[in-house]
Amino acid sequence: MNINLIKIANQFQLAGKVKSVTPLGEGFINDTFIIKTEGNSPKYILQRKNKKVFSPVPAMMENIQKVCDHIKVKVKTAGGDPMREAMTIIPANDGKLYFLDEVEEYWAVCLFIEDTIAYEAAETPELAYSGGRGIGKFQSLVSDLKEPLTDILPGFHNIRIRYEQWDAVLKKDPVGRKAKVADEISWIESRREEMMNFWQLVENGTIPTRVSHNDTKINNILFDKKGEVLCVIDLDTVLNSTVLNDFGDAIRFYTNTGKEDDTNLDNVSMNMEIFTAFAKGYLEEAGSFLTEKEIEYLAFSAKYITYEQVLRFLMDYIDGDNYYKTKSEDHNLVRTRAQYKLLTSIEEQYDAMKKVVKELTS
Ligand code: GN1
Ligand code: MG
Repeated sequence: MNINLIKIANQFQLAGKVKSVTPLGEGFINDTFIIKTEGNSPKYILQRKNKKVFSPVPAMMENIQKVCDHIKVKVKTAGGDPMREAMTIIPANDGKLYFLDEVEEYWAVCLFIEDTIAYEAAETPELAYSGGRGIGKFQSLVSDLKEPLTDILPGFHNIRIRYEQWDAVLKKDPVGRKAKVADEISWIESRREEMMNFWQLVENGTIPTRVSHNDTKINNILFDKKGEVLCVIDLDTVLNSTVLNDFGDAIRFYTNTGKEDDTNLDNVSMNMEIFTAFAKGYLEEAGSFLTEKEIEYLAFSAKYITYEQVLRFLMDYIDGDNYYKTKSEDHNLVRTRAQYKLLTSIEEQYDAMKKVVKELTS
């Protein structure tokens, strides 16, 4: 990347002189870097926000700020450390929450929280239990956020809108890949009614909407050294939707015995022990505010979000790989197949998952 990252970093109100800016992690959407400073000054996270996905970026940054401010007040009241238990957005030199560079790319900075661990997989039930508590607690912390959030991702986990996008991409077949994936397309079509039936419950208010995170992979949580959740990060996708999306997305990620893009499908399945541990932790924190209907659909949300992820990867493949970063020609198709394997494993264990939720809530 031919960008002067140090120059970009210097556009923000950092304490200390910038020493280095180097890439961090492997997000599919944004580009992320770590800023190191001289002496004992703090480190920071710098991100180039994907303006094709998040639109408009300034409204997204305001959403994030509202959520962080709200959490900080609550953490402080509870006697915690607001600089460690919530994200801190660092404004640009002009006071804005972002910096717009000369090629119209948006950059944002937050404080790096020291002495934390970000896991790439839920290796143990204990970790899954902590993660579940972390997501439940996050939802509970933002449950009384009164300030409205701008919907910068219309239709993000909304399957009705996803089907509109899907139908349009299939009709266009812009790169001629459709014929090759007839089987995969049938995976999506055969479940359309089931998914729409669920979504209608959200649309008609049977399932309420609340502030939710919407990207609850395990690496979006910082753990402390004791394995407790310290802070939920990556707030780009905070919006008003059903909190079931957070549960479902976490189950999709935590319980997968393989990788999201595993080429060996035998590796991929839903781990029931991890499911049980996550659900237990989650319900300990969220059980008090969830309605009966939300609890009834908790296990279903894992099917819903995993299905949606199959659709999103396949749609991007047919569309010519415009959304997700890919590492090979067939990467989105590999991801589609691996997530579908996970979906079938969830479907096979669905009754058992419902039973677990029932036992945990009775
Ligand atoms: C994207 O960028 P990352 O890895 O945090 C995506 C999620 C998907 C995920 C698939 C804004 O998240 O919705 O579930 O990839 N984020 C957006 O791993 O589309
Ligand atoms: Mg992320």
